[in-house]
Amino acid sequence: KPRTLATVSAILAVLLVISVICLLLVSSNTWRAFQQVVLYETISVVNEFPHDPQAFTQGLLYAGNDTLYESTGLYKKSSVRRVALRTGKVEKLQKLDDSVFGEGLTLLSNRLIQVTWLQTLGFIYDLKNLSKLGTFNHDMKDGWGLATDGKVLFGSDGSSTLYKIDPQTFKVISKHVVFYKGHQVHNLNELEYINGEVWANVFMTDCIAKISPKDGVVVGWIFLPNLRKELIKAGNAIDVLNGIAWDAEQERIFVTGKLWPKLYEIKVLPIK
Ligand code: DDQ
Ligand code: CA
Repeated sequence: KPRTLATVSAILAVLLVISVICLLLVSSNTWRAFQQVVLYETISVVNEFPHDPQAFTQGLLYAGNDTLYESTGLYKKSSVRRVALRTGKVEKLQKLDDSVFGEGLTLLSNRLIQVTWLQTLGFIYDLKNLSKLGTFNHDMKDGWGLATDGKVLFGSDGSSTLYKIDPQTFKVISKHVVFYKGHQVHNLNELEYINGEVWANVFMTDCIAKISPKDGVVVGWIFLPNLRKELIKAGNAIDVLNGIAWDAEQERIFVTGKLWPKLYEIKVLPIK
C-alpha cells in the first residue's frame, strides 16, 4: 500500500513538472521567437548592368524598350534621367534646383511624377523629353517612395504608412500602417507595384517588404544582402540598397542602390 501511494505521488509529481515546463515553454521568449521566425525569399542574379556610380538612386522605374527612368537625390546633384538599361548610359537628364533633394519617381499616362525629400513639393515631367510640365504638393509628411498600379499612386514618407494618392489632385485617398506579425515596419522607402503587391525598400536594410496595398500587411520579405556586400568588398564606396523597377512585359525585376556602379536583374527564389 505505501509503495502504491509513493508510485502515484511520483507520477503526479512528474506530470506536474512536465506541465510547468510546458507552460513555461509556451509563455517563454524562446517560444515567442520560434513563432516569429521570419521566412524570407532570397535572390539570384540573372544579369548585371552598369549603373552611374554618381547616381544617388531614390526612384527607379522601367518604361519598356530596355529603358529605365531614375530619380536621384542629394542637394545640388538631384536629377531625373532616362537611362539605357544595357549600357547604363544616361540618355537624357534634367537637373533639379540645388535646393531640392530628388526622391521617388513613377510613370502614369506618359507623365513622370517625382517627389522630394523633407518637402511636400513634387514635379511632373513629360516622358518624351523630360521637360517640366508642372509642380504639385501632396499631403504626406515627406516624399520618399512613389509607385503606381496604373490607376492610383502609392507613396511612402519614411514612416510605416503606405499612402494611396489620387494622381490628379495628389490628395491622400487612403492609408495603411504597414505591419508584419503585429510589428510596425518603419522607414518605407523606394516602391514598386508588382502583381498586386507594393514592394518597398526598407531604408538602411537589405530587405524588401512585399506589402498588400489592401490592408498594409507584409505578405513576404526578400532578403538580399549580398549585392551590397560584394560591391563593398570590391572597394566601392556605396550607400544602401534602393531602387526597384518592374518590367511587366518580360517579368524582369531590377534593383540597384545609391551610388552603386551596377544595376541587377534578379530572380526571386522561393522559400525552400
Ligand atoms: N532618404 O532616402 C532616406 C529619404 C533620404 C536619405 C538621405 C541621405 C542623407 C544624405 C545627406 C543629406 C545632406 C543634408
Ligand atoms: Ca520603383
